[in-house]
Amino acid sequence: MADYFPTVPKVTYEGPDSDNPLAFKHYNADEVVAGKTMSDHFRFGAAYWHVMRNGLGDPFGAGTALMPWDDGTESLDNALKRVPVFFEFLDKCAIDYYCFHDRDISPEGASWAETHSNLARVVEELEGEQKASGKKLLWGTACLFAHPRYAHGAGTSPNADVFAYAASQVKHAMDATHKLGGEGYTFWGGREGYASLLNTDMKRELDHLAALLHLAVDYKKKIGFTGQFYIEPKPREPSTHQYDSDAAACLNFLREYDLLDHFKLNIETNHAELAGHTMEHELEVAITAGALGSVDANRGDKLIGWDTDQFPTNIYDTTNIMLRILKMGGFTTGGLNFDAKRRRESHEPEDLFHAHIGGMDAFARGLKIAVRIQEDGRFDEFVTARYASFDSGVGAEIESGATDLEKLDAYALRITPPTLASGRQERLENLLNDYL
Ligand code: XLS
Ligand code: NI
Ligand code: NI
Repeated sequence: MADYFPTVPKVTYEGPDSDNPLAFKHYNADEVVAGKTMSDHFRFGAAYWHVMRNGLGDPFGAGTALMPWDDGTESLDNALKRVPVFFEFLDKCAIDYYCFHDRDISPEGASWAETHSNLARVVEELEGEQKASGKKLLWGTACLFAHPRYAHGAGTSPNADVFAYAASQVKHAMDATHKLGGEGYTFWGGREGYASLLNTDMKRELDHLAALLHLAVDYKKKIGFTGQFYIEPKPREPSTHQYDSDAAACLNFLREYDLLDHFKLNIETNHAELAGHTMEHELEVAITAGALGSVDANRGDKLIGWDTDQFPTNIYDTTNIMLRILKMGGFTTGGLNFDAKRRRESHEPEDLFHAHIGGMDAFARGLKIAVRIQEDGRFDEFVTARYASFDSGVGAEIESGATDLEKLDAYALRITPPTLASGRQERLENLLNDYL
């Protein structure tokens, strides 16, 4: 068997005292935490686009990534050669799931028909590797943003033939995902937005985007694909404004177009930050609507205003994320997909492992801390007590709808003016630090 990563042995758990940089210090796949193995809690996924296709270029310079297995061409042959490399990576890094865009795994052909047949051919290869390894597809997606035809959008393009191309691409990407037993399918509207309102009919664009999603829902039923559909919010970059700008905007859009029953959200840390929110906020908004599906795990950089897609290493963040995942009762179809790339300076294949190991260990620590917080119940107790005035009397009447403005007016005239209890934010922040 070929060995594409000769400097990396199979990564195993060695515990917190190990000084082996290519071992897990905290992620122990089979260890049971709060009733479930760690691997079941996280359902870690690797992103084909970052692991296999990210050359690590930036707006000021060429790619630096060393990929000795890749001949640098956009040929089908080269695409097929990448597949076993990726599965060796998944195996050595103990990652059970993966995600892809159609164009990460297979190139455009000379004709549109050849583009589709390229995809089908690579999918056969992926299917073989999945069967041999037991690795699974977390979700697939169509890349509706990279090709110049999508410069004005895909579902929201002002050109109906471009819409038809996008629909065709979604159909084949869904077929591919279905064939590979994908547990989900994601829509990220990379160019579904606008650069200027001067040339944009927003209403028509939103109607068209909804039409594309409805067509996908219909097709899903037709082929019997039972995976979960996700929408992935992001406010901008590449567009000035993307319609799926944050969790609340996505939910509003889905509700308005009668799509809420068919979609959940795939929340990405760096996108939350670009939207001016914390990741906790975005997760909470999605959970409150019963619509948190999956997570793209990464982080941004406070000093850089774009989607830097760095690997998650901040325990404070992973704790906060795992608190919400636990609160929702864990993932069902979703998981933690590392939508993250190495820095341009980390160009050696081995760096792929350091990056993912760090992310997996950071989440393992976050999980253990979150479980302790949940089991102690001190935050829950505080929050429950904070809203206790709604458990009986006038509060219960407000919550059950058993009151009206006149009754509340009479009540307010009768009582002594309200006194407030402290929100104790600083005490609770200190308490959170006690667990870290
Ligand atoms: C880009 C997005 C993208 C989606 C999948 O910023 O995160 O990678 O996850 O299209
Ligand atoms: Ni993403
Ligand atoms: Ni992103």
